[in-house]
Amino acid sequence: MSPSRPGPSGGGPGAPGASGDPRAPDAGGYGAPRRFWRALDRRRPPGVATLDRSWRSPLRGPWLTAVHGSVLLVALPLVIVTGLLDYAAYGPRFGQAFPHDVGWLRLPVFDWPTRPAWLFRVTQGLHVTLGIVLIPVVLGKLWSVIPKLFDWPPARSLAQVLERLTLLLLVGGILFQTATGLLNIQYAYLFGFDFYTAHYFGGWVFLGAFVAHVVLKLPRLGTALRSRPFGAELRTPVAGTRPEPPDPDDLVAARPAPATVSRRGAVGLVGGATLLLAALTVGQTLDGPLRRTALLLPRGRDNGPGPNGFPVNRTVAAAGVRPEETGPGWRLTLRAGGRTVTLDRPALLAMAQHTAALPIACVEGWSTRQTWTGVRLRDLAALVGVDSLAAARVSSLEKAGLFRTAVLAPNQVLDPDSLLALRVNGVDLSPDHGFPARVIVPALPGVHCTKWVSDIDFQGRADG
Ligand SMILES: Nc1nc2c(c(=O)[nH]1)N[C@H]1C(S)=C(S)[C@@H](COP(=O)(O)O)O[C@H]1N2
Ligand SMILES: [Mo]
Repeated sequence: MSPSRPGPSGGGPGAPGASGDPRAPDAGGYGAPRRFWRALDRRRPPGVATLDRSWRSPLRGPWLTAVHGSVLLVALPLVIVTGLLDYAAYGPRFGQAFPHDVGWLRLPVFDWPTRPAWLFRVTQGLHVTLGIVLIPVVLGKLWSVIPKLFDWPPARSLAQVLERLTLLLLVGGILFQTATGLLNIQYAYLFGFDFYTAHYFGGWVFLGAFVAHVVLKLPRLGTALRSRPFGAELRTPVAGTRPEPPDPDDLVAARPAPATVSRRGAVGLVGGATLLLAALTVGQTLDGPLRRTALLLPRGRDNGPGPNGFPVNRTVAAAGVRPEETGPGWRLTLRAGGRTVTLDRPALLAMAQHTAALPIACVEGWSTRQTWTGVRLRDLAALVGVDSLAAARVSSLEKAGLFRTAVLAPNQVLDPDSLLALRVNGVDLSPDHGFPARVIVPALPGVHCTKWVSDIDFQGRADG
């Protein structure tokens, strides 16, 4: 027993003595090859002991880690599943989900439904909102285990090396996914790689590490939560706050200092930060006055008055669409099986008009529901005479840009609320919202609601 490693003090009655302190050098528990692990253990880098003694918060321990862990255990699967669903919503089978080539990480392909109309609004909103509001919980959990990063020896067996590698992927993964996600919704492409590719594969790395971590730690989580009744802990003030008894994972400090904050205070701080982030974020997915509370978000909270006063992702100027292209000379071209039909805006307005209240939900997290009026896409398909529809490619006047064209699946063309919208909230579309005509389809990701439409190519099953 090293004299520099006194046993835990203040552990309360029943705290085991120092004899079983696994942190003591040469405490054993080595796997094969034993001599290697023991030699590693004995070669402590300078400073390790000092560092270990300087983590002294009496709050660290299995209970605090488990409280954070149980929140993440419930919430992170939602973030993961909604993230993967959003990939599916982009229509991978038309080659328009990013990244295109995901090798054997391909998910079973299914046609993204058009019902319920708010489906993408919810999956996307949950993914982004939870990803943001969980940040304090993630940081709180990292804080609770941070001394473990400086443990010596870093492992005592090969199995532990593997376990610690999954931790590296787990922590690295969540920090990477959060950072790239946040930068993406702020439009800050500071990194030198493609966001979609990085976030997609980063997601799988994190998913793998998360599953491994849950399998390894779930029993610990249960024990730790049962060790201290939550309600009693929340009634304990600073004065009554004692360190937890030493634990097999060494989360409890070797020499805890007196408490300056209670566990109630720590949990309250994290919970408060989470609620604050939620309050500053959810507004972007709500309509009405609450949208103004989305203070953290770049997409205008105030998009001006009037029927066209809702968020714009890419303006007509940014898209490089010139006024003369959208004036009286504008034509819509429909194609199917070698036939072509050309219509101007008055001709479209003379067709049967349909009105539907549908959300537009952007992958960057904001969404809004508006009332759109225009011609049903299925009426346009019938006009040009398409049979056994396989897909429809919609193209924009926009000449460059990733989102100048989109492919719609048959269910997305045929839904009775799927529109080539000409008007919104009772007035003509504004130039920024896609005048003369834009696509709006229930549950379709905003990115595929093409603005400034010029062409629609309907492909039949025989056309290939
Ligand atoms: N031609 C074209 N259409 C487009 C885009 C674009 O860049 N070019 N952006 C899309 C994206 S990402 C979104 S979220 C919606 C937003 O529609 P809004 O600006 O009318 O709110 O338009 C979509 N339509
Ligand atoms: Mo978007």
